[in-house]
Amino acid sequence: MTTSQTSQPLPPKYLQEDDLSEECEKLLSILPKEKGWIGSYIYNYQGIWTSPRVIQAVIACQQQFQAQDSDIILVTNPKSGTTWLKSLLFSLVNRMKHPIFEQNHPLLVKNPHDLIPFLELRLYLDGQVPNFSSFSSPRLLSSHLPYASLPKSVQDSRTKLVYLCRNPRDTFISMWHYSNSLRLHHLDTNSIEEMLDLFCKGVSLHGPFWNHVLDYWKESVEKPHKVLFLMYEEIKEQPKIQIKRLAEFLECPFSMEEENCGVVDEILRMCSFENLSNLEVNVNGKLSTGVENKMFFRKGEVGDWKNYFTIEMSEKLNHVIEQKFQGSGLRFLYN
Ligand code: PAP
Repeated sequence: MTTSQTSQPLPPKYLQEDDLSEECEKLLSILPKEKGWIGSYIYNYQGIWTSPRVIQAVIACQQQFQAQDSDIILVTNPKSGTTWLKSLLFSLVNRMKHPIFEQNHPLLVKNPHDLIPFLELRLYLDGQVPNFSSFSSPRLLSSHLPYASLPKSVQDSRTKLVYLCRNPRDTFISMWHYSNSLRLHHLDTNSIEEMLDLFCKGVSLHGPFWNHVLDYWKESVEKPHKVLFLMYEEIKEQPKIQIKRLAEFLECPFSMEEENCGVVDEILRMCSFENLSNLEVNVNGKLSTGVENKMFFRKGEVGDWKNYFTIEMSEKLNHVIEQKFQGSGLRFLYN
């Protein structure tokens, strides 16, 4: 954890546009661009809308990352509950090494993003080969990349992918709040109507939202041993069932003894919004990318969109949702 020393914080590292490679600068000049959610612009690279520095990191990650069969990669659209699932995944997979009742459990002193780093937003952000020597096996990693943009070795290996999806209305509201809080001081706050227009057009952080979800949904149906598709709302509704599903998918199911000793309940309690959001590290800490940990904890509820959407906005988004997900078999819970 590092603490801010200045009153005027720098933008998060993944938004900084200095030090880009010549190759990346050249590429940017020909990529489609749109108004940015956080920075001035976002660019479309391989169908993903993101910031210049992340594009450079995506290229480095695609060229260099060598997946291992034992790797577990958590993938999400931004603001779908990544932080929550990182905490669940970490405590579940490491429960032998770090018993959940342990007084100095890593989750008590580190933000989940520090325990399961993003490939393109953290490890490859400097365009260098990261040092994986401190990772224990299985390596727990994460990404916001769409399926088609994952490094080839991830698709070709037995690496397991855990995908978390959240209903688009709450994802949008969460993204709108997050990006307004991070927007650089000289830029105005984005209006909700304007950002909904962009979201519907697919221009969202790591968007389009729709293709991201649909591609992983399809992969999870075709390759159920490789991709597990989870939903934020279902974890909220039936946390025990969903975490057991996750444990079984990862081939580390809970024993009867663990269940009887309350291990499952304790993992859920430890990773709850109430617990995590009140920890000192998450109230006052910062990630190495410069983002304050508290930015990842706002309300953590299902249905907050109702406090923001007008009827017109609802109808607009409904129309896109129907159009995009028709016939996919995918249904969202909104309440
Ligand atoms: P990221 O993709 O940038 O890492 P992510 O963690 O997906 O962000 O999104 C944060 C959302 O998850 C916030 O939602 P909100 O804006 O609607 O409130 C945040 O509150 C929510 N969240 C964080 N931790 C938890 C948790 N333990 N349980 C439930 N929701 C959580």
